[in-house]
Amino acid sequence: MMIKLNTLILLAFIMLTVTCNAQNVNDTTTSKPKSLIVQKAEKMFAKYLPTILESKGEEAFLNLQETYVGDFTNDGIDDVIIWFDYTFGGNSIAGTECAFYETVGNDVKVVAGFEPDYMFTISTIKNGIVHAEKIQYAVGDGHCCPSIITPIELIYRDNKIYVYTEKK
Ligand SMILES: [Ca+2]
Repeated sequence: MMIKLNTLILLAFIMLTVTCNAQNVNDTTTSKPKSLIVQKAEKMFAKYLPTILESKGEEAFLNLQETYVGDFTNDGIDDVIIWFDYTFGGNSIAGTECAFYETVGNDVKVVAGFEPDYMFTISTIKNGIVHAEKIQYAVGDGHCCPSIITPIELIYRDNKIYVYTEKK
């Protein structure tokens, strides 16, 4: 019985160590230097951002910006999507959009934009499909907390983005 208990403790210790190591690996991954295509896409985005905001009207400013890497053209090469939302102040989001950057050789070129009339977030880009979530207010939802979340798929084709409700 004593041996069994020791073995259990040892096992628990090993599992804990493995978990900690896995955590460290993740930490290293997130802090690794940005890939060249991400750097290029972010640079292009930063340059174009003032024009985007200006087109929204006076006082529009960037709230959040996130970069996603994955193959949305389905040619086996990672592309880049930059997601962002903007506001006119206060705590209300005026719009959520994203820009699609296709990787061509060592460069990226902007090939499409997605500007729906609802908020959304991006989860993953895999095998030519961008998995995202459409976010909407239900009647009675507080301003902070829209409660209708619908998984959607964004498909890129010939400079256009097509939206499908994700199959269950
Ligand atoms: Ca690609």
